[in-house]
Amino acid sequence: MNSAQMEAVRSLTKANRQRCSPETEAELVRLRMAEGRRLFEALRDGDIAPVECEDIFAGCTGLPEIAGEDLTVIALASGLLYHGGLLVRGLYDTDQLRRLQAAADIDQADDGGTVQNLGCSAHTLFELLEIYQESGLLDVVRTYLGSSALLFGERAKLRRHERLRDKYAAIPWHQDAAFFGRKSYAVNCWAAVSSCGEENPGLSIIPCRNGELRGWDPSDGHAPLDYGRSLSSTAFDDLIRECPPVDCILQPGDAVIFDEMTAHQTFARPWKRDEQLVTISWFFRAAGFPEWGTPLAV
Ligand SMILES: O=C(O)CCC(=O)C(=O)O
Repeated sequence: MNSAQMEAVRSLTKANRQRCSPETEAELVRLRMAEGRRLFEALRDGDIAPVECEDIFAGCTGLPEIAGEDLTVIALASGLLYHGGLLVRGLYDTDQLRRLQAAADIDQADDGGTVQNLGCSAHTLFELLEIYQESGLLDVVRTYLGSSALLFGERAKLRRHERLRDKYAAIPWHQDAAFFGRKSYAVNCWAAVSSCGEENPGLSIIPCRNGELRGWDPSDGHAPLDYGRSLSSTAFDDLIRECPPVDCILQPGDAVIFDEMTAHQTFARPWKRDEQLVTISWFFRAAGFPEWGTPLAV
């Protein structure tokens, strides 16, 4: 990624680290979208095959779990390609959690501050990408994807759920390939900024590799995220029998990484806390990027 646009991204990122400015952050979003579109158009017909690797978690029956400092491309690939996901404890450190909380507070004061075709504000995107870089996630994802990583703009989120407003907001079993429109060996990082799964809802995941879409007919187009509500209860039953779901209990900073074929749902728990903050980001290689949505170069 040596284009003039990425050179400009690097230099504006450096400037914004030293002195944060809304204009710089808006320009970074514009450049990332322009470069993302360019990469998508140039590379969309390429190969989507994933890296080949042995399963370093062979014998693990639930969701493999590692510490943040042990996140490598082999761990990521083994988790995704053989177990449907990977739980990473402590991906974000205390300072990163503080910055994400601060970004969420700014967004809330700014009524969301969401940019068009982006699931978050320009400042939140800046912080998210900085933190993904610092934590090592971005390098690992780039290596796993084997080429330029593109972020799916509309689902780049620092999501705040509130007990009173969102207590019924639960998504049933689904695979995001139905929503994105195809299988593509993507990477989603769903990470807790506040704790999830004990005193509020969290994420449940079926920890096995899924080769096929269940319950959704792709000829019906793109599924809505909550398409599972329209499926018979048997659509995921065989899978659950073979491979019991894991209800993830996450402390601040813990992340679950999975891909578009992984079956998952909201881990419905009664709300005892007032709010929940999570980050969600989907990365694709250009050749696997959905035919809709906004690619951002990262
Ligand atoms: O956050 C949740 O409750 C579920 C998230 C989810 O299903 C998704 O991001 O695809």
